[in-house]
Amino acid sequence: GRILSGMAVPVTPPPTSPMVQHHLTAEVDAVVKQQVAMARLGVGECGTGWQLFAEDGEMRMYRREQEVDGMVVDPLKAVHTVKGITGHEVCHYFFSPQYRYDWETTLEHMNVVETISEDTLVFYQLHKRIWPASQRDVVFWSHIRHLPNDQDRDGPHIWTVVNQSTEHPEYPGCSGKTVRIYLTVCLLCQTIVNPPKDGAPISRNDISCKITYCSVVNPGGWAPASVLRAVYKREYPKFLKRFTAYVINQSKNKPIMF
Ligand code: 16C
Repeated sequence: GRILSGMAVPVTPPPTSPMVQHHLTAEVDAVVKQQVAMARLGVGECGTGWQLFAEDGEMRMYRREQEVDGMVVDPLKAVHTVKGITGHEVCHYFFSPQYRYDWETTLEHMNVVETISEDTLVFYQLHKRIWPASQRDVVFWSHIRHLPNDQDRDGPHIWTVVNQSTEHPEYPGCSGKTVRIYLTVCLLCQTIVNPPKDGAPISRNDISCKITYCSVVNPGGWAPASVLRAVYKREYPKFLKRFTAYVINQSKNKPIMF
């Protein structure tokens, strides 16, 4: 209800994903469609199995305890509302490699393995080691997309970034002493605009962004369940607070990116 009451953004946003075909097109489209549908499902309804584990201001984080072959793969779903920024801005800073080291505190190294298209990149990331487990790395494609609002032409615009593990011949998972992790991450953002009544131009005081962040990380090999759960309970809230503060700070003296 609250989201649908948001007004149209007054500036025509960039077009939806350019129609460039590549070897990941079909997979990206399928995963994005599925992840966006999942992200849009609420956490509130009875019987969904989501347990609240962290709360701070508008931020709520839920998890479902789940194990596969004895490994903790607890799905995470977080919701947050942040004033003064748009969904396009949030997705831009999350997707773009040049900002990654600024906000991602678990990184030891990151590089772009392949530029598939303007909206699709393949990343390699080496993360900090968590004692007593082996160090982890990951190869994933990352895709940014503006979703048209087909139900309501004047409804809020939605931006998303989806990250999905993939394979790359230059980064085989079975070499060296690092363990490959597998992830699926979806960041979904809706911009809510409350236009000033006097017809004044829209300022950052009139906008907010509803963020949904969903993630499933398979640790890929042995890691003690208690350590893993303790780590994500600390790291996910830290990430979402730090990252959104970063976007606010980066955006504050720039024109609003609708
Ligand atoms: O979505 C996020 N970041 C994106 C861009 O980097 C991307 C990457 C996600 C990587 C998430 C897995 C990283 C786990 C590596 C180990 C963590 C080291 C902690 C260091 C403490 C000294 O999608 C934001 C990601 C926010 C990360 C929260 C941490 C989640 C931990 C999950 C457990 C991983 C299993 C580790 C097994 C030892």
